[in-house]
Amino acid sequence: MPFDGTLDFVRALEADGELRRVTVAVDPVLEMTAIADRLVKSGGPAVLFEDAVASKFSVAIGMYGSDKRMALALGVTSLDEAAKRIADLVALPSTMPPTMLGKAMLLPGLAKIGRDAAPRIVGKGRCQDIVWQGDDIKLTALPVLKCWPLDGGRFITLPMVFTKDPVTGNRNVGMYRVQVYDDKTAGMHWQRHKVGSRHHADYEAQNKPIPVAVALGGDPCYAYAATAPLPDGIDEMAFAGFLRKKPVDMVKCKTVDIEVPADCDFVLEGYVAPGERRIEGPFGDHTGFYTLEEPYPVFHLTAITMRSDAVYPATIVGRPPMEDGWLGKATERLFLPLVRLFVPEIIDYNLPVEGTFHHVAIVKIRKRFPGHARKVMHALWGLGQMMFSKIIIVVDESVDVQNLGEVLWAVSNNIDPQRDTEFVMGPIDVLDHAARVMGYGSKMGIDATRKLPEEGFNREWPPVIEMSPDVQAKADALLEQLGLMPGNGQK
Ligand SMILES: [Mn+2]
Repeated sequence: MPFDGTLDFVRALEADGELRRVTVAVDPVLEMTAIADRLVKSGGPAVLFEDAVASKFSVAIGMYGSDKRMALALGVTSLDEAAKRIADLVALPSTMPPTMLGKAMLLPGLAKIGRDAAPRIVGKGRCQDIVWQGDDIKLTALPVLKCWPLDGGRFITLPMVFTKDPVTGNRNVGMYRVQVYDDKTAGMHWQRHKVGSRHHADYEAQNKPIPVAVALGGDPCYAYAATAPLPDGIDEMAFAGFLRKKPVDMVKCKTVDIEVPADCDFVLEGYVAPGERRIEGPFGDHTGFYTLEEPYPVFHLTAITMRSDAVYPATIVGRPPMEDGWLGKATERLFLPLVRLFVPEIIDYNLPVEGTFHHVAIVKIRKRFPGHARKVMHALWGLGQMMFSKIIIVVDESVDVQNLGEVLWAVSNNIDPQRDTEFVMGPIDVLDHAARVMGYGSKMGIDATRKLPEEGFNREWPPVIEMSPDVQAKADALLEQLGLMPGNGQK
């Protein structure tokens, strides 16, 4: 069931026992995040801070911070349900030959999302109940968080940044943090590999300002869609419409030629001028380290609009596990069918939160030929944002990739490090502080599959130890009888 704004979602979370209201005064500078950090790491609830120091707006934080909350935000009972709908959408029709061409023709299967769930333009929206223009624009009136002690200021942490391609007019929505400089200016953290950054570069090449709208809140599935690694040209708002099974109603902004979801809580309208840069950061980032000061484009506000019942939505990133872990796991599950469209031998994968999602990918394949694991590594290094995978570990189908202990057992036993590692150069996430230069460096693949003779293994591969099934069944029956059987599905 789609939600009508953040307050509607807050009430649903509260009714489900997933959110606590806090009525005492709490400061958006460090205090809210100190509380949120403790809660998210201990399985605590989301929080609505009703009395934010120095702001009249309430702050909702942690709204995606559990399996249940994440599923509720996407309007499903489990992430597998949403993944199944995507798998069905991109399923290869049995009449089509399984050639690369056949699959490439299906890519517009993603575009089918657009046809079925295309956003609609409507004349009026709650996000424009209140309009601040000219001298009324006061970005500092919002309860924007300062998250960590060394942060360079206050940062909007759940922004949906709307821009358009200057040539095609195609919309992009991305989540790029926004640093508040003053009432009318902010830093726009457009990392160079992201589509928003490309739009900006294309406008800048023509020496033109790029219109921008930063939306906050609305149906909680919008913010998830803004984080999803959709290919350039696929509309995040159509994806959101597909997820919530209802097209997104959009309204035109008051001062820029951009449309935003009508039910958003806040919209910051404005532009980024060509050629202008200002120091952004430091910011305590999702890697668990600060990203340091760097020059980034500057966002000039021309209006702020909002709902009359607007709630400011926020999250905190930092040393994992954090709330973004649940957003990332949603993407891991929802995008597995799309990854398999290109690399069908992948049975499952795990992007562990401790690996901050793109540092480590553990991949399970059904190995069929020499070099198969390396083929899969290179396919992933060429596939969208999977290109950032700094370490790819490939294991056989018998290994449970979701069990990190089992993965370590397989890796440590099955590799000859010199023979079974692959090093390549390529693009690296700009947040990776260890790369030799920002955004470029080496990656490592570890082939932890069982080796074939052609791969330089000329002895006999030993069998894995397993009890014979008939003896095990007898032993289990005896354990049951003695009341010693480990409980509930555990082996
Ligand atoms: Mn995009």
